[in-house]
Amino acid sequence: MESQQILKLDIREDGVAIIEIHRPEARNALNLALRQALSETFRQLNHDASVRAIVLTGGEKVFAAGADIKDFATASTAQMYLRHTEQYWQSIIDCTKPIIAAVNGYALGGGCELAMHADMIIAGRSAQFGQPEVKLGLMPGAGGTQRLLRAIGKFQTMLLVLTGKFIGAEEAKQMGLVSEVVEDANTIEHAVELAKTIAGFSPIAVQQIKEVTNLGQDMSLQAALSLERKAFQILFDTKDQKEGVNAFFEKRPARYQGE
Ligand code: DAK
Repeated sequence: MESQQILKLDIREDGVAIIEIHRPEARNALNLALRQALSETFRQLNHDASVRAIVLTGGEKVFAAGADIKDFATASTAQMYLRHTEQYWQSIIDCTKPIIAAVNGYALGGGCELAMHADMIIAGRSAQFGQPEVKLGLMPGAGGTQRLLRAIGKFQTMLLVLTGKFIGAEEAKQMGLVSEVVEDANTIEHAVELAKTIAGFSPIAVQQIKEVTNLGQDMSLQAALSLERKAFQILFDTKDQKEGVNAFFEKRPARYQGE
């Protein structure tokens, strides 16, 4: 792995990129430098055609314990506004490649919000999710109320954001916040395996699936179904679609070129 100070990046030959948050002394708290590094890394990976799927992890022990609380100690409203940290999250939102969060340990506050920017969340049994901002006289500010609402519904969201309570991996899965629960030792490996599978598919089909699924959440059903249909039709103009169908009939693995 190429080691940067607070973020490690590994771009593998199989099309999988692994981003690892590395601030163990602060439970991977997301200070401004880390958020900026995450933003730049996602932008870089989005433009790198060799990257087909991204795994985002905090390593074996902790995903991220939220924003760095030190950044809040004396900040005024104007200073918080002028930081415009929403720009840092935007490059993750704009990433067209599938993102799989591999979560061990705490994913709290901004850490839980970061995990929810992913398209799938693989949780180790030790994972703990929560939005404890209310305990600091704050509230979630990077999508916590809204992404939870869409993932787990109003009543479970209110329970988490109004009490700050932590929930374990199994409970989070039952609520719909987690895709799969695995043993801690397997979290990253399993996420990478999933990413590798996805990286083997047509990147155009994969990216269309991601885009339509995400956009559809906030559209009327009729409009979303129409968007889905158009995206489906567009795929018929790709070489990858012909390759996929031909490979099926020729009983061989498809070789997708992203064209
Ligand atoms: N920030 C800074 N330092 C943190 C931290 C955090 N979020 N979490 C842990 N640390 C530091 C601790 O201060 C401690 O440092 P030292 O005392 O060793 O110097 C070290 O990490 C180890 O922490 P603990 O000793 O507490 O470790 P434990 O294993 O006992 O407990 C814990 C781990 C994660 C349960 C506990 O540290 C904890 O409750 N941490 C705070 C969790 C939290 O409240 N998170 C929410 C933060 S608010 C925004 C968008 C998003 C946000 C804000 C704005 N905009 C768009 C503007 C997000 C806000 C948040 O996330």
